[in-house]
Amino acid sequence: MTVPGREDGAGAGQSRFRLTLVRGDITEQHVDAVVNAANSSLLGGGGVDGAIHRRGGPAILAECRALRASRYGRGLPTGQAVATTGGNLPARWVIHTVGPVFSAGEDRSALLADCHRNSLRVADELGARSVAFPAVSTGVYGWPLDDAALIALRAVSQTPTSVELLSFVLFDDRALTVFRQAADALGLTA
Ligand code: AR6
Repeated sequence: MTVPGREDGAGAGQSRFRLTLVRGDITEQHVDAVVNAANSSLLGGGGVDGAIHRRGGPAILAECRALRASRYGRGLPTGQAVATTGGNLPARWVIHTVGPVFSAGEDRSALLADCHRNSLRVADELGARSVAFPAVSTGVYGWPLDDAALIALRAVSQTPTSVELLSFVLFDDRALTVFRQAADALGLTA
């Protein structure tokens, strides 16, 4: 499917990428950059984060530690994104972003959208042309998959970017189905 350039106002024509939804392991993606669903410590964890650090090796953690020391002494704020090497991953870079923990009592969807927008901004700064996202916040952080899929797909489709190939890599069939349904609902299916 192709996400057309925006036809309204600022950013018109800047965002036009091929969007793919695939089932798989994000650590195996041969793309310029993979997005990591990190936590604000940047020092690793479980889920995608654990898998990326395990497969990518110590060079990623070393850069994360350096970022903590230089720029993010209090941690990377929720919704922000920052890049490191991809280490031993097939991807050249890892873009670490911190998703919000789901709350039934507070609408944190703007922060989840920020993760996607800021990850694309960092991808543009790197010159990345292909980027793979996981389903940020839908694991340990508890976000309902259908809602997270809508927020994520809407955010990337509305963000001007030079990225040409953008994929969501979903870990199981259910997540893939939910993302496909969300893309259909948003009119993103070719
Ligand atoms: N490839 C693609 N998707 C995956 C993979 C993988 N290798 N492994 C898990 N998923 P989570 P969060 C899916 O928990 O909810 C960490 O401890 C998984 O099925 O990784 O943002 C961090 O350090 C789910 O749909 O991220 C933070 O503390 C999705 O990825 C915290 O978890 C996200 O699940 C972040 O929680």
